[in-house]
Amino acid sequence: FPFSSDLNFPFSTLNHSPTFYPHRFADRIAQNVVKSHLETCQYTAEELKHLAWSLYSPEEVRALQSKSCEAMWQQCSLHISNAIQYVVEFAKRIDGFMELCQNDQIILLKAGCLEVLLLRMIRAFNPLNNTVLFEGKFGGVQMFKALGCDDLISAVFELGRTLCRLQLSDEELALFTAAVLLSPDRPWLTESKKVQKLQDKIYVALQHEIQKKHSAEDKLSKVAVLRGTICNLHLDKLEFFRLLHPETAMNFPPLYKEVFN
Ligand code: MHQ
Repeated sequence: FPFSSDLNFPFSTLNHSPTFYPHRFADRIAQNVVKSHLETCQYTAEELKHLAWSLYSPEEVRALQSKSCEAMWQQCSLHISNAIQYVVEFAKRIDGFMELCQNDQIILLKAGCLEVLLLRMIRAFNPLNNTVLFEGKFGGVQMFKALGCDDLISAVFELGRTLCRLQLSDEELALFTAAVLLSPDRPWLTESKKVQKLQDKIYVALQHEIQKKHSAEDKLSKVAVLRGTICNLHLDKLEFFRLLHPETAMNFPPLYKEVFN
């Protein structure tokens, strides 16, 4: 009988355990998700704390502002593309994600990675002076003036401020972003039940984490602002930019195109 010898999946021990401890499972999932987050979040909390002191000088900001619209879009899409790669790596390390069919993995990543990126931004965002980390230093909205989409940038910064107010710990952020990625309501999923089960487990873990820290439960609902608003705004801008500069848009990094086309 093949299963009895499979040490990786000991059904027998489950059946004979006297009590069922859901929090043990929640802890195991939380551990996996938090570890995956910390391994793939690009900057450690320590690094970010040090970097928060290095601000762009007014001259440096002026230099960024005087770049051409195309060059700035190219630069930003490259950084976004790079950051998406880390989100893909995060997803791959979440228990159960790789067991989904490839079609669903791609749907979940395409639909969720910008939301995850914006959530992850809070780590690299300083609400005290309204600055974000860009190419090794912190700067404000003015940095991105050359992009010509002030409304998108102010929406992103506004979101940064709102999300920072939630004061999410790295543990909570890890579980939040995993839950966002594993959204069973994404269109065209073939096994949404399977995704639902994974997300449920993560929510149990998140609930447990939140209770542990005695913080407000409505943190969960606040993140809903992500859906729709910013992601659609970004797509609108991208579409508009494509119309104006088709040659530059053609040369965007492959991953960025792949996700937002
Ligand atoms: C990640 C690290 C990270 C990397 C890149 C849509 C467009 C053309 C411009 C950061 C948006 C401009 C982005 C680079 C601007 C809002 C973008 C450009 C967390 C997120 C973070 C910090 C990105 C945040 C958003 C930035 C600054 O781990």
